[in-house]
Amino acid sequence: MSNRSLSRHALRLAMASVVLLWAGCGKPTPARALTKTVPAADSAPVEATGLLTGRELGTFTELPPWIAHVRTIDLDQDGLDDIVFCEAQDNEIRWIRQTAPGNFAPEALLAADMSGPVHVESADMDGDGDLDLLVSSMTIVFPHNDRIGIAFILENDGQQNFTPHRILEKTSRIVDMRAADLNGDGRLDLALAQFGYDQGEISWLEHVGPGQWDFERHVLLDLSGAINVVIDDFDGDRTPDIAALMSQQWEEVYYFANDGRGNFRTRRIWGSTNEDYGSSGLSSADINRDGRPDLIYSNGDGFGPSATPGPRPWHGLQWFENMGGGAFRYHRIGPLSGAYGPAGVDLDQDGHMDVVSAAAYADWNSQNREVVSIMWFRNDGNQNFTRHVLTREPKDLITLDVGTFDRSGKPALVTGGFYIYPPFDKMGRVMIWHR
Ligand SMILES: [Ca+2]
Ligand SMILES: [Ca+2]
Ligand SMILES: [Ca+2]
Ligand SMILES: [Ca+2]
Repeated sequence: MSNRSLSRHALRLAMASVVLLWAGCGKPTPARALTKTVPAADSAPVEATGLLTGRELGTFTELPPWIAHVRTIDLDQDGLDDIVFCEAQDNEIRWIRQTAPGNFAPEALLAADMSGPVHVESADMDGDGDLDLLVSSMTIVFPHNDRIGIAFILENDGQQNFTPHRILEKTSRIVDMRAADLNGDGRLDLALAQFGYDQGEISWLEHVGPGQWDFERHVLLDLSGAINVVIDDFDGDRTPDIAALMSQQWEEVYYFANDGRGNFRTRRIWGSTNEDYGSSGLSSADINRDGRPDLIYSNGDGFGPSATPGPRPWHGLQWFENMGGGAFRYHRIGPLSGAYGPAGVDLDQDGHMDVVSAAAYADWNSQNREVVSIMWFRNDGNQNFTRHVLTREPKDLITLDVGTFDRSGKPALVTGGFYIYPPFDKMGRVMIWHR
């Protein structure tokens, strides 16, 4: 074995443990809806790399960035979008404050010792008028079967100083947590995606008291591999419902219809027959502008169950059209190798909801440095989407959000980079992309 192939072999061994984060582990095969998982041939994407200007806002350290999640949050409620993000390796939640339109303060630390944070959201959990932060922590980001997940609420003192509260721990690893009043008692509750490993759940935490941070956990679905929970009023009855994405060979999307009192009707709305489909992200947006929130779904995770990681021909984006009454219809949007972090945004402001997605690890063997890392799927108004390449560099962007980051008021993107294998070049930390 040559030195070169030896080092590659060593890398593969090292990565074998890494990739198991996403890999399944021989589950019984559930009943699956028959669905087309290999897309029809698509025409080449439009080159639009000059459309957006990328700007790095993050502060690089000696380690490659592990930005697991970025969120646009006006944390200090001064009318300007800020960026809050998770550094999973440093176990930190950090903040880049927009001080004036297009001007940003340096990165600031909001909370340390967050134990492998991979998702952050905001909500005023204690009802005192300021935004608190919800942090989902895996403790160990790479494969682990122990019940080591932690749900943190970071309590804001009103001046953006945060006190962490562990509201749930010794539980399967948590990867997403969102707030809504799920039982209609006026207090914000939480929906959780608990990836776990052999065991995982979709659950919700009822905000019960008597203490400010007391919650009672209810399991909605006992299945490993949860990635996202998305809360929206999907059936239009003015109560918050939950949609959830399950990866790890289940490759399914679930819908939990809420009666408004915290009783949920569970329904699987979609499942792939392909265990290597690579589910990677779920978000909501009204794609066809009919007043009903639809779901946007990416599949781009190339880490299993196949032994060889990397891009797959079926990776890409799709949306579930909300037909009303809890019914959803599947539509393919288009291909994208390594798709992660899908979001709805009318990027060109023509009145039609577009879809933008980040992409990562589509160049697993470092043999095609021209892979795309942000793709825009432009909607013609009839939900026909044309792919536009927004950038190829930096590589390996796994998280994306939308915000307003300059004086123009136009929608802009924010992305985070996550670098787990060499070469450690073409990296980005936290970047904004504006017109
Ligand atoms: Ca602000
Ligand atoms: Ca608060
Ligand atoms: Ca409640
Ligand atoms: Ca709709």
